[in-house]
Amino acid sequence: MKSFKLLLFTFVISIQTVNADVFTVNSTSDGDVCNVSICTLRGAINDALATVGADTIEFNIPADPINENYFQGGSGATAFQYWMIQPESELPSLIDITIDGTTAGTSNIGNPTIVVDGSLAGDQDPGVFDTLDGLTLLENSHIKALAFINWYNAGVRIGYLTGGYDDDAFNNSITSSWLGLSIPFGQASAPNKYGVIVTTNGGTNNIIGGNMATQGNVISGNLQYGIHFDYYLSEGSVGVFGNKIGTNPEGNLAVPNDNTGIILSTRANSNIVIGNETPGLGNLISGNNITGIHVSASDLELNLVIDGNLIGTDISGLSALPNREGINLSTGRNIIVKNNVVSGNSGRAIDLSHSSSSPLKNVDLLSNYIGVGIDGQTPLGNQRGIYASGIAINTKIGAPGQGNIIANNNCGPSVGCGVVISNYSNNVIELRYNSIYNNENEGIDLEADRFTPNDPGDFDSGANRLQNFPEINTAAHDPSGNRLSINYWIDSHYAASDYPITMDVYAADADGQEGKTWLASTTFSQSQYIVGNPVTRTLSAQGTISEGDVIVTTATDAGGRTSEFSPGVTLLGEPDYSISCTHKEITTTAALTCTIQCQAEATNLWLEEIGLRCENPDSNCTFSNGGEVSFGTGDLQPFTVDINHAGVTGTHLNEIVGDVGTQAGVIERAEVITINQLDVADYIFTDSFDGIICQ
Ligand SMILES: [Ca+2]
Ligand SMILES: [Ca+2]
Ligand SMILES: [Ca+2]
Ligand SMILES: [Ca+2]
Repeated sequence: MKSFKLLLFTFVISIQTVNADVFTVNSTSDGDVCNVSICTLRGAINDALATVGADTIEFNIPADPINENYFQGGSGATAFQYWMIQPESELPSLIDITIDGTTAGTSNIGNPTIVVDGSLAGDQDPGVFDTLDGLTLLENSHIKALAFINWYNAGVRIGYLTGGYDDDAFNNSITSSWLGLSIPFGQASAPNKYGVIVTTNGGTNNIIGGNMATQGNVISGNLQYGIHFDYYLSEGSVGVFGNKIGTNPEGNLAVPNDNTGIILSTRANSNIVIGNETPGLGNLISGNNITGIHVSASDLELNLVIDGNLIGTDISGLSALPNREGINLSTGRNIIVKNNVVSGNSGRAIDLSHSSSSPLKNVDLLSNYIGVGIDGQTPLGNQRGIYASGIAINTKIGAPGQGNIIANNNCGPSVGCGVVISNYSNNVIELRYNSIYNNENEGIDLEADRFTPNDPGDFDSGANRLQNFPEINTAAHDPSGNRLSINYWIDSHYAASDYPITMDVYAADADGQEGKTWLASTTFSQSQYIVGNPVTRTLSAQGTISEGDVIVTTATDAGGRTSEFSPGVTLLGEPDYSISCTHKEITTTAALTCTIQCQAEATNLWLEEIGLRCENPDSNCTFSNGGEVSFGTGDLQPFTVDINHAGVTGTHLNEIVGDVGTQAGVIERAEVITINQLDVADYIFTDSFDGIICQ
């Protein structure tokens, strides 16, 4: 991310230096002329290309509806004007040229006032692949505030026409322009095949958009893709910031690109950044007829970042403006999808959908809102949340402090609607730290078949090896210290899972099926895989939880394969102990030693180290096991108390001379021992031994 901020900075510097010569277009005609009396866009470009150094093309065309293709209408806030330039063949490609449409004058409704219309250029080479584009950016060239409509290929191309492997197009930008929208209102389509196509090989620092308020483009209504990163793109860098792709200029209605908002079919190290979490730099990618962003690359390191975009919502981020599908990642490696709102889509929010022999690799989905609005709360479900319909390995959904919200997705009764991992046995998809709730059916569904029970030993295979979930015997919550005590076991033989296995504990959602709030994690080691021997863990909870709430858990093996959620378990309450002293021994030696042997038992699960302390100053009290005793449910743990009165004379507080009756039989806790909780969540055993005689 830092690198792209640097690129933006570099870009700003570069345009401040490009003003060596200014050519002013004063005619909408297409002739190749630029002299003192008439200068066309084509003529200006050719003269600028013939001039050494960077040049700027401006506009000062008469508002003449008869001679200059000038249009105006409306009044007040809806007043508009524009000039239409209709090239009859492709315009020259740009090197060291800035074309600044803002110089033509403004229009109250906000449309670009210079419209470059391809309808007279037609199909340059009918029946053959051709590249007839509105304008082509090659080097150090910038387009500001132009509209491109009706072009056979793209409104704007970045890259050489041949798509040659050796041709770098670099330091180019497109800002404040409309590509594919009807003029002047932009509420309907005037399609190019593509809005922008990027074909450069190796070129760096190409930027589409900028801050949405001042530099973003509207790229909507095109016949195929809004932005097409084609196969030739590699070893470069492209930033896509602050654009509206698939919507009207206001961002509140769909003007669909008929297929996909942004598609990538690039080669290695294309280094594309789509959006940034900085306010204003994210894109609005909504309303497209098929997919918002589709990555269909080869099995190569893309280094793609999709960050901070609204995908499937309107500009408010709180209402749906659906694509059919939000993000479809097919093949490729090294992809980060973070901080996006992917909500309101009519199909899947995010599809991991490999379509070839090359699985998706190294994908991180972090801090996305999938099924809620930009406020993180407003329900705005997709049909499904995340669907791994193909093979994805080394995929990480959520990380510490970077969990996704995956909620409110509704897909019908047959599968879980939150996260679905389909039945490819080599899928490896880790799901941790996410907030998954209120999805129809299960929050995590391995195999797209609803709840999958555990199998003995977990030797089954399938999505995430059908990792068995933890079996929770009992679980309890102690409000002091917000601690959880969980007695569990994971029936995953070490020949069937990679050890150690991590158990994540979540507060469940309303239906008890899904983990809404991550609470804690613990590790289950191979040595703990002993049949019939569950493990008890005391954990510090990181979220709000209390007695009577339901928890669910997941198991994730060391290879990153996460289970479905375990069935919900209701939390018991705070620790409760029973300590009884079953034996006592009184000596009458000079040392005045009184030995009491007791047993401690926790009545609801807690496994505790209990600190023991003598509080009476006249008793030298020691404990046989060093001042601490550890015990759990059903665990009768003996310990011994020695009270040594050596050197002490007189009557001691805990001695009642002559009352021998209490020396026989069991000493109950209530009679002889008090247990108090310390601030440090520890416990005290005081020696207020009423009824015990030591003499
Ligand atoms: Ca559910
Ligand atoms: Ca399942
Ligand atoms: Ca299994
Ligand atoms: Ca298994």
